[in-house]
Amino acid sequence: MRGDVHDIGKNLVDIILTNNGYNVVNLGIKQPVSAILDAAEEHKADVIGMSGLLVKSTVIMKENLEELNQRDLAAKYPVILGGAALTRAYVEQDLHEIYQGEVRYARDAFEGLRLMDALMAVKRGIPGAALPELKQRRVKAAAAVRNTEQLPAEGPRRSDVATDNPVPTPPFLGTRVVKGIPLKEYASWLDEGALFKGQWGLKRDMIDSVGRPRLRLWLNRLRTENLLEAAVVYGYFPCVSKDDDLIVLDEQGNERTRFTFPRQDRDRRLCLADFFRSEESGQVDVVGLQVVTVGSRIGEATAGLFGTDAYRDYLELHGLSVQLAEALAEYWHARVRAELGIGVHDPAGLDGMLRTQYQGCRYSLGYPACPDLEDRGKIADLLRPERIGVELSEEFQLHPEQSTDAIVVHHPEASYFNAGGRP
Ligand code: B12
Repeated sequence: MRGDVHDIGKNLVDIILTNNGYNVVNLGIKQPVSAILDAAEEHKADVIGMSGLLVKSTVIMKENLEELNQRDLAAKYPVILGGAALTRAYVEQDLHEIYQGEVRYARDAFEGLRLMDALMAVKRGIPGAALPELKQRRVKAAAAVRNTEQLPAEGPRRSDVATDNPVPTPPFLGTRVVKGIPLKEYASWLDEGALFKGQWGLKRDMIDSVGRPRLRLWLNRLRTENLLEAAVVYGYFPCVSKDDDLIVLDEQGNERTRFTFPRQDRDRRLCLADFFRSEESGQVDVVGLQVVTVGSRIGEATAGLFGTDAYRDYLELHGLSVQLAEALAEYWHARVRAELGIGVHDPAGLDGMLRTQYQGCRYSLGYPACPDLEDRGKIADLLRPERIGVELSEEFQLHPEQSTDAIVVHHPEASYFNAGGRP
């Protein structure tokens, strides 16, 4: 299977299929198609599965299917695809049109299991066995065209985001490294809903009886076994905007680097650049950047658990570790707001914080307002996260995986928005 750094979903599929009697050859992350095909031949695979949570992975999956066609292997290998970056229509319509064999989408591991059962039944010639019907896109192409026609062809270029908000004064310009942040400082920022429901898959009635005691146990273990090495590199940079670009300046006012963000072609025509003073205004604004990590020791611990088939522990610890990376990012964002003097608008409780009811916004690259993962290279150049043991890979993924980067915007109107088209 091919995954990206988000490989928990793929591992979960491995666990569920294995527990149901299938022999899974889990190749780990970032496998080239040749390695997938070699393993499929060697192990006489019945089906190939691929997993991708990054948008880029969807393109690679398409290329992989084309490669299978070219090698005349499509009839031999049915393919099951899954992961957050995919949609059912993309797989069962667009990719199905390309692939000369069977290709299906699995929303979760259990749908993967049902598909495996169906594929094997068909292969074994069991009477009445069939694959589920392919799902077609609900919105017809014609309707989609009508929708775009309703958009103003020539709208105003910039959004109506205010340009007279005060520009905060940062405590310093440039970067700072902070290491050894104690767990108690950021554990209180943990999004328990995302952990219990999203990562641990617990139903509401299991949260108090199972979730909280297990969480206490793991937090204790993380502390006593010293598994976390939370560190941050962050900084404040002078900047201006020009059209859709955010231009980061050096202290002399010369351009250091430039981000180009997509602009909505509907609604308010928002673009991330609009939250910063324009070059023409003659004023200089400030942008925050941060990279946070909970370190690499935790990854070794989770890999150890997976390797020894301690699946429940693996899922729990991995899920907790990724949510702690998020918690650390939230915590540091609050710190940045305090340093910029805009933290006075912070809501009192964590609930309000997680609903982003504070001033400003933390945009991680790869999310809809700033989808271009290659821009992570610019953040890495400015912050040099290798100083906290974080490296950016050629695929623009941070290693260790429990790391995340962000552009921190102080503008009162800044919030999450979608500037891209849908796949
Ligand atoms: C938790 C999370 C994180 C965590 C943990 C990451 C990790 N190591 O796992 C943290 C905070 C570290 C993180 C970081 C980032 N993330 Co993130 N993250 C998520 C989130 C919210 C959930 C992922 C998850 O754990 N899901 C739970 C697992 C169990 O589900 P799953 O992987 O989807 O798998 C299930 C199904 O999809 C299916 N399935 C999956 N594969 C397969 C394969 C087969 C064969 C079958 C049958 C089924 C199947 O079955 C699985 C089990 O049921 C997703 C959004 C989402 N809705 O998925 C974004 C998401 C994946 N992240 C995203 C991004 C952009 C990032 C960052 C690049 C952000 C940044 N700039 O820092 C970084 C990259 C990390 C790095 N090291 O470089 C984007 C990717 C989109 C894109 N542009 O490519 C997403 C989609 C969010 C979004 N809506 O935009 N992330």
